[in-house]
Amino acid sequence: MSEKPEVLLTRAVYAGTIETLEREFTLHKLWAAPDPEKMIAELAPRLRAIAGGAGCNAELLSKFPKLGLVANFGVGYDTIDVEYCAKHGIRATNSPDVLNDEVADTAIGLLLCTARKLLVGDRFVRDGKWLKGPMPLTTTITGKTMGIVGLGRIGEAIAERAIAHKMKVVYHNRSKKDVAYTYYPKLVDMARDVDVLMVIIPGGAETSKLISREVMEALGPDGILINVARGTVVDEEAMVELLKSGKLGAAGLDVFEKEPQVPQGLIELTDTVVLQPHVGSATHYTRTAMGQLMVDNIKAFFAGKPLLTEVPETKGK
Ligand code: NAP
Ligand code: 8YV
Repeated sequence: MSEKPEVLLTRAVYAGTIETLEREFTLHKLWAAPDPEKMIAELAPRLRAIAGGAGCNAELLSKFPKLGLVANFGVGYDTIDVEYCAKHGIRATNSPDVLNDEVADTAIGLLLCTARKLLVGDRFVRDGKWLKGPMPLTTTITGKTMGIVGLGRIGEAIAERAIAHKMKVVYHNRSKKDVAYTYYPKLVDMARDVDVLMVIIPGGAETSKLISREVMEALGPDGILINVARGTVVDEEAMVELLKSGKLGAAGLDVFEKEPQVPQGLIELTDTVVLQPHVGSATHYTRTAMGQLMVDNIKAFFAGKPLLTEVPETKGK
């Protein structure tokens, strides 16, 4: 029997996926290694594939001269230096589409919790406040306008759900799409016109703090910001300040700049802010599908077959 190919896993992904990786490959668990540098030095001359995706910067990637593949667990690959990969003949894959519905459900859940204050209501009942009188009224989403920042695979799944909630959908991307929703070439103009700003763009340098103070001020005191993209895409400090002063209405957040650290200012805003620990895709079903796609990409790479979901930056490089 021939030896199984070696794979270096940089982080703890879904447990079922780790089991599959262990079945298919000789797996090296970097995050669990007592001496990660020793593991890297030992694998450096021969390693051809990295899985997981966390911490795949040029410094790490450059240690492996025979590296040919970085397979990400997740659709967003802002933790992989894909420019370095493209320059050095390393291909990168991600796990798109299989999580669209899950993340879209999370986004709508956050919106409902934020507008209708479902978590505030839960605490209201538990704290016995209902016994003393009714909870203050909340905000309708029916008939309101949702501005989607990033009408891509997940953005479209969110749009379908927003339409089912009888909302109007508009969007901002770098380029206009062939869809029925109104396109805004300027983000701040869209923020001014909408009730809900739904953020689902990739992270990374290009989108850093795209949701700026100016954008959030345009969204305004009745506006709701939902971020299921990456924490880096929002000016977090400005967001806290605007929420505290009432210049931004409310926020539903799944992602943060320095996860798992969440600013104390957000923790304290229990009435207007709903927080989730980056769980957009976090179900057994969807994590299994994401893991299988990552494994299938690695298998295809070692078999010399076409990759299933290579990222555009490394395709044909
Ligand atoms: P996608 O299909 O590539 O869609 C991304 C959209 O963003 C595209 O429509 C793109 O349109 C737009 N966009 C990209 N850069 C932009 C910019 N600088 N300004 C304005 N619009 C821009 O990606 P997806 O599969 O929907 O995933 C989107 C992101 O969601 C991921 O990258 C990840 O960071 C995040 N995510 C989060 C979770 C979670 O658990 N919270 C789960 C999955 C994904 P143009 O190219 O025309 O600009
Ligand atoms: C996961 C994600 O949280 O796919 C993405 O981009 O953000 C999520 O699905 C993550 O990649 C797995 O831990």
